[in-house]
Amino acid sequence: MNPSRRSLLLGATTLAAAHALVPGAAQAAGQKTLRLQTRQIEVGGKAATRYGVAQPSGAAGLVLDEGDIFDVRVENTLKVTSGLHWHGLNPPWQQDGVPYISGPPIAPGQSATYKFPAVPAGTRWMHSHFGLQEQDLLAAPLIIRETEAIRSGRQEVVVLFEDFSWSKPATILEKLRRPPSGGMGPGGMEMSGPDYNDVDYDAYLANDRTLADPQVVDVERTGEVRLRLINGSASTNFTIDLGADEGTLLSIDGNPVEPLKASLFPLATAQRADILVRLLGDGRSVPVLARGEGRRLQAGIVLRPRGAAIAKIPTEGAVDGPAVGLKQEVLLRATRPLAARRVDRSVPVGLTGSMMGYSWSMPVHDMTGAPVTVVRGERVELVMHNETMMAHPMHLHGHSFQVTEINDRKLAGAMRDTILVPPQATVKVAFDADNPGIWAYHCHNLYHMAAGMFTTLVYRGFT
Ligand SMILES: [Cu+2]
Repeated sequence: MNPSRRSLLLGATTLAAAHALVPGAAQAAGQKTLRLQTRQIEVGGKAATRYGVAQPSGAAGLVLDEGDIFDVRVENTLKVTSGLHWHGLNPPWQQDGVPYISGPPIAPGQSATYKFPAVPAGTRWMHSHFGLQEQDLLAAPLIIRETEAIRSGRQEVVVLFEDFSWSKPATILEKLRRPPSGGMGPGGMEMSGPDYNDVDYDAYLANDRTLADPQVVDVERTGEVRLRLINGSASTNFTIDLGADEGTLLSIDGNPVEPLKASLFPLATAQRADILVRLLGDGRSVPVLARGEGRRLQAGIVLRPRGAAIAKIPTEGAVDGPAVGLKQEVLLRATRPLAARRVDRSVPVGLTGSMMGYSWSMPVHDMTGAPVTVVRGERVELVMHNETMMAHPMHLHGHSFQVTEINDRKLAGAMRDTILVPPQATVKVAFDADNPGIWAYHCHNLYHMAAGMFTTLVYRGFT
């Protein structure tokens, strides 16, 4: 038995080790390769060069089966330092892919290896956690197909939604940081109403394509399709809109919920939704749209039953996309909730910001810059109170948490890894401290994170 296999079985950690890239180097059997690379996409008739993650076959991201080992070598073929975080998986902390917290980033021309049980199963995704690379589309789907989904034989359609700008990410952030004129500005607490969006994007993408040339997926006339939808945007909350059709929500953030029927599904930045769509046999095609919050801009794909006509869908809707809030969240019930037990540690986390210079923070126990500290074995509750006029999609690494309270309303809500905390709202989540290490905990709006809404969760004496 080789040492890495043994340590895996013992539940110990294996390090994400860096190696120089050697073309054609021998690789361990079963190990998959993911390449950080550049690619060209077309937006509005113009070519754009952006980053991407693909296997040597060209397939974006990775699909595994429940029970598989996540055994991956990441090759950085870019000219810049980078890395990948496995969003929604709960690996040993050194393999979480957050530069300088989990371990070193991957230098150009270097590779790193990862090996751990691919848990939990479900719709996950991968993205760079380095600088602002996520805005340059360095993201891809990461699907661990549930045994039940495999057995069902249902067709699956994975859609990664992203926001696109012709501006460089650094320029976008610089613009946000400029002092606002006239006392009004993005994210300002002085503003009178909620502020949906800081960034005016040029396009939204669904699997790299705009609605000028959307992906069309052939489906059976009367079949069922499982949509695995990923909000991989840098800073856009979407509403998934099935139009005249209804879908059944099966999982949220990859974790199963009691089935919920709807036509509209809020999907904040970094969240995922698995939605079952039943084709009615009426020969209509079914568009699956993501509408930007407070924006007319939209993206989507089309499900086309055999022989169905495809209607042209504009890249801008007739009205702004709806506000993304927690109206549907309070209806969600985890089918595999946390075991009932009392909370051992409750930690207040403020979500705060100042419009001056675009600075955000998340003080823990009122201390800006302090980590959340926990002890292995505890049931921990995070009490997030949003003092700002913007919503914050809050992501905890390495753990799946349950939503337990929204604005004083207790619930046995969904298991998630990313929860939206709307302006002025208080949201409680709970998790079991069962994955010792140092973990990132932050707002998944890329610009909020870059401007300070980031802290860590640290286990005391975990080594
Ligand atoms: Cu935020």
